[in-house]
Amino acid sequence: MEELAQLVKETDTQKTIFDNPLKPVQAYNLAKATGVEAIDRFQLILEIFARRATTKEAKLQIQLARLRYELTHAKEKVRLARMEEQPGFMGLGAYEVDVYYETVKRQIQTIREKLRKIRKKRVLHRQRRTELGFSSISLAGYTNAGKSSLFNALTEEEVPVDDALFTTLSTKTRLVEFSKKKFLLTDTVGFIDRLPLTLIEAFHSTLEETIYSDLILLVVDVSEPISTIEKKLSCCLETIERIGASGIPIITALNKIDLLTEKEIQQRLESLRQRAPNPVSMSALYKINFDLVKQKILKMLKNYVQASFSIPLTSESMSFISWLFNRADVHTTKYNGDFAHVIFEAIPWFAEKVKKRVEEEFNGKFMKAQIMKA
Ligand SMILES: Nc1nc2c(ncn2[C@@H]2O[C@H](COP(=O)(O)OP(=O)(O)OP(=O)(O)O)[C@@H](O)[C@H]2O)c(=O)[nH]1
Ligand SMILES: [Mg+2]
Repeated sequence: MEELAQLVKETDTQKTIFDNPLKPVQAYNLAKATGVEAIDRFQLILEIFARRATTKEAKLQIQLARLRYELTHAKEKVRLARMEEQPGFMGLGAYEVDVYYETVKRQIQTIREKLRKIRKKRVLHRQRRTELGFSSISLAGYTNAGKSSLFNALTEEEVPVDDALFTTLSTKTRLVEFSKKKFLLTDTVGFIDRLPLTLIEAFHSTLEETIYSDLILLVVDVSEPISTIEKKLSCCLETIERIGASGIPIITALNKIDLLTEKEIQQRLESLRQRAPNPVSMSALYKINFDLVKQKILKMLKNYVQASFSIPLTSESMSFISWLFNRADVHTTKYNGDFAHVIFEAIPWFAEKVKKRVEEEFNGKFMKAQIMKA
């Protein structure tokens, strides 16, 4: 403690951060001895999350995690706050413990209610997405691996990219097209090792998106030391399993190879081959090996079928065709005489759905051409 106090003084430190959890009394004693606030890993993660949160949901999730943390530490904190004012322990003295407890509990209730409403909307969005004829791909990976960069490169759209942790705190989905196929691509929040339990719960709803995809594009920063890569990769694979997404095929995008020599790239590929499912080395920033990544995606998602149908031209069939345009990849529509002839591509069960409508509602003729090969 004395050594630490000395170090704080010498280096003009503003705050000490501990890797292990701190009890309020420990934080209190440390603050007293050093004269600066002492926080633990959990509080640090919360602070970063709080600074990075851009959406209403992310902000509420962080507030909730913070309040839960407060609640578990409340009693002791109030007692300590009464004793003496210390950095990080101010502003509690006026409250009685019970009053404080009740206030926090009420706040938690309010936030939960708000989050519940947002989640409902999200489930609705997701349902709408699964009613489409496109395959969906989720980006996943450790924080700062380059998921949003890859998302941007694939969608060529601007989502804030930052060399800081946790840039993405809420999910984003876009329709992307390559090799004449359309996919739904979702950017997600980054995984992190030893994420405190309350945070896992808070972010579960965000990670949940991953469960509903047909393919996971797992992004790994391979420019880091091999031991770090391995540690983060295991953390990612464990998280994928924990959220119940382990049955989904994975492509591992070994990102940032622009920072490595050819020899280093080969070495890393060799040592990761056993553990990383379907690895491809690439760079999101410089679009290196992009065609390879796209080819791999096409190969894994080859379950598209091409189909065609003819239906009589009526106002109902016209609105049916425009309905299809919004939900699947329509290649051609031809009109001759009183008939519309349509060729489209979609995932099998969606094509089945179209078949049913064509035959039952329009008395039309439906033909399935073939399973598309990549
Ligand atoms: N050199 C290099 N840097 C990259 C590459 N891809 C991404 N980066 C950088 O890595 C940093 C993190 O990229 P992001 O795309 O924000 O990472 P993320 O995985 O979305 O991070 P979180 O959303 O915080 O989980 C940024 O500074 C990017 O510019 C790459 O191929 N090469
Ligand atoms: Mg991101």
